[in-house]
Amino acid sequence: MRARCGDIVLQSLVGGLLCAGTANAQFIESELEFNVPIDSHRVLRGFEDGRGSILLTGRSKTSEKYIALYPILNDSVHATATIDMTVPAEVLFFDAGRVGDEMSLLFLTPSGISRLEPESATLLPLADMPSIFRTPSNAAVTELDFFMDVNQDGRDDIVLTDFDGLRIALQSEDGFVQQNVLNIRPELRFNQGAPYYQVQDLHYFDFTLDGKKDLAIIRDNRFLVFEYTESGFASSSISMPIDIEILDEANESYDDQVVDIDQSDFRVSRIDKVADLDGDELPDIMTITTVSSGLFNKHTEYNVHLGRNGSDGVRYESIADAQIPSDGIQVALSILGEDDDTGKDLVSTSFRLGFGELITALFSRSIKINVELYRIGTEPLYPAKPDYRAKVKLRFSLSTGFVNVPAVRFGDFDGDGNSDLMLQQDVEGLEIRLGDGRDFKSGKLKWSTTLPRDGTLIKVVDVNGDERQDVLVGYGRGDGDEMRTRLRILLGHPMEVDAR
Ligand SMILES: [Ca+2]
Ligand SMILES: [Ca+2]
Ligand SMILES: [Ca+2]
Ligand SMILES: [Ca+2]
Repeated sequence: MRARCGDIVLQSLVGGLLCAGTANAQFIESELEFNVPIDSHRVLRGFEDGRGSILLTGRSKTSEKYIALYPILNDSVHATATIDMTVPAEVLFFDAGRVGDEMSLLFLTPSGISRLEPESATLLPLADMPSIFRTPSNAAVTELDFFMDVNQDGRDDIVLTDFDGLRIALQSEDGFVQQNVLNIRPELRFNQGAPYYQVQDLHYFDFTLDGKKDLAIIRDNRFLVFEYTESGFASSSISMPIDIEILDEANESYDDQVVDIDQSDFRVSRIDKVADLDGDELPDIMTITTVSSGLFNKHTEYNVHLGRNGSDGVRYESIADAQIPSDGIQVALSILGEDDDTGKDLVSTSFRLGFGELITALFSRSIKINVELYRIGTEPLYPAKPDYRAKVKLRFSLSTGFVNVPAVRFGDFDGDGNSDLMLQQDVEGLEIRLGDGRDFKSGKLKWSTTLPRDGTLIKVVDVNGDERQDVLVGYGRGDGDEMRTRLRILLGHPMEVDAR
């Protein structure tokens, strides 16, 4: 255990009581306390002479917006912020990336992008570019992915959706060069009568098979591909049909059909994700299909269609290359290690929705969630049965309406090269199952700490860059006001399962 040294606050805590058949996990735990309730947090790698920082954003009771940066040390986070400032109400979103040679924190305002100048703690205009975010608001400053290298030249570029279309400014040696506005507009949708704009999902892959990544959106079962050329993305798109049996209409009618209370037999599919699963850099498509034969007789399945080399670009077989089934309703199919170049394991989370399950849920105020891990292979691409199963409980309160969603995360927390499974146990602690190749070691590790009711506030990320995944724990409204100013940091550490 480490002790307090200088002004570095380290609250190394030993988790929980030793239970039979379990041992204590090892994390180095510390806590940051912000002066206002925290709205979002992010690890910024490469800041502070390469060591990195944790960014916190928050708002006071009078809606003043605050940001703070806390430097990351090897085995702790400095409890004193290097930057702690208010930002103007115009600031709506943040992102981070490289401007020139320097890692920078960027903010989106109604007029464009500003950059934080750390020495003077001021915001300097970087690029004038309008987006669909035209007015300042009291809303939280949260993360938006608007700064990324879209043309693979090693320089981060600006991508913003505006009402006229998609605006891209490519970073060059001399600054940002705005490109022709691409005809990718946000869609006007309605949520309970209130209009809002839905930004299109953008897919960056080499659709035309010339070795350069293009930009595509999906519309009416087609990829509309804006090819990358010498002078940037082409202004007009190439239409590439996706020969998979999915709804002909736009994707949103899927939800209407699934939710529709007319419970006649149906089978309806939509595209859920586009990602490279097998590591060949071609975009693969995951569809979700709902099969219904009555109100309490529904199940879903995901199907994987691998992208293949075709004569006119990427093509797909109508028969799926793999299926991730369930005997219930799948709430998510997560892709593990999405940023890696290798093949991706998949995690399906689902619950059963039968009449019996519904009655049990109402009495016990809880629903069992099945977590199923499918390891990628070659033949078959994914096994017919999951490689590993675990169960967690989602609890809800009919009186307060709070739903406790447990966090389920995979990551290599002890740094032995095997990915481990972390399951949230209510608000009291974490359970870790250490990975062992494609399997998991028997026995569970426990770590007691105060967790949020909403497990989505628990993030797994390598905070200190030691190749061990760490855990960032935020708190929400359901956790009480005094918790909302805190961010808990659990740094991963070598661990052993008790051999008993
Ligand atoms: Ca670039
Ligand atoms: Ca692929
Ligand atoms: Ca591990
Ligand atoms: Ca780490």
